[in-house]
Amino acid sequence: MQNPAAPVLSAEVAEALSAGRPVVALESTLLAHGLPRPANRKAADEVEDAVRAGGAVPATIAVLDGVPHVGLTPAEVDRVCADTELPKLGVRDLPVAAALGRSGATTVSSTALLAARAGIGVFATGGLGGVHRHAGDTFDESADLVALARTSLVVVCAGVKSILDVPATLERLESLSVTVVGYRTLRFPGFYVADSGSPVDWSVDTPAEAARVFAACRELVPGAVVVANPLPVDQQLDADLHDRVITDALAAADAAGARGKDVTPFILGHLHEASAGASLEVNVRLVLRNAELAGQIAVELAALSR
Ligand code: PSU
Ligand code: MN
Repeated sequence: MQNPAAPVLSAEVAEALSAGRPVVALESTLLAHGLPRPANRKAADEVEDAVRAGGAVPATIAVLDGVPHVGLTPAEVDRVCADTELPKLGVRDLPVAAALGRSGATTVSSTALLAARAGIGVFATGGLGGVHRHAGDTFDESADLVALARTSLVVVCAGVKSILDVPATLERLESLSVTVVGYRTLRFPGFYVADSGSPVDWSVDTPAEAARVFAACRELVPGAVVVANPLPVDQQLDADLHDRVITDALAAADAAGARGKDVTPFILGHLHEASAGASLEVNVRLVLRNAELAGQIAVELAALSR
């Protein structure tokens, strides 16, 4: 009997993987909790299209009725985007959802794990989870960081959200020996803005270089390669608006008593409202850019593997 917790691949993803063609994994928490309805449904299609524009097959990942799905049908994407009760599943939640037949959206941590299990080498998202501000008191550090230390794949992101403690997150990525490279930059991106204010040690200039770093990583290191892809400065969120809405959103989360895994969705929702949609537009734009670059990296990786 097939292991009931084993990921089920869509026909298109299964065919592409068995033929050695490029595939890019996409997460569903971004859709279910990171973007508001109904904009999330449109974004879901646009992100998949951006992966295809990069030359790869998209594989959006979610757990439905206990089954981890790698590659969703349009009806399954509808479900992920419409269900207001869909829980957010990190790595530790996967066994419970699988065993009890539950559904949920996968975060960076659980998407990366399921993608790697399925044999997918490249994953695109918006921003990684990381160390929250005041984590010294709350111990609130995303499970994304430890998961990336254990999971061998490329993650293309625009850094970590500026709601986090970015320097502390970079320190933890170093402690955990997660390889980090800037894409055509030595500045770590700040999600809504091009530069978080922190540097990175290395950069790559082409999708082929990123693929070669990952090929070397696979030989040497158990964890991921984070490719940090900044928005161009002329496409970033206005810096004053950025600082103002982030301060507001953090205060609102505090006042509302948001805790644990509700913190990130709460703050993102508040940001989109407080910036009158400007942060939403920028958020979608950076995810699309990451998806296209991930597609290009997957193409190069497939070429290296042939
Ligand atoms: N980046 C986004 N939007 C999101 C997230 C990241 O642009 O919604 C989600 C990702 O799924 C990430 C999660 O894994 O937030 C981190 O949540 P936490 O801080 O609770 O680990
Ligand atoms: Mn947390």
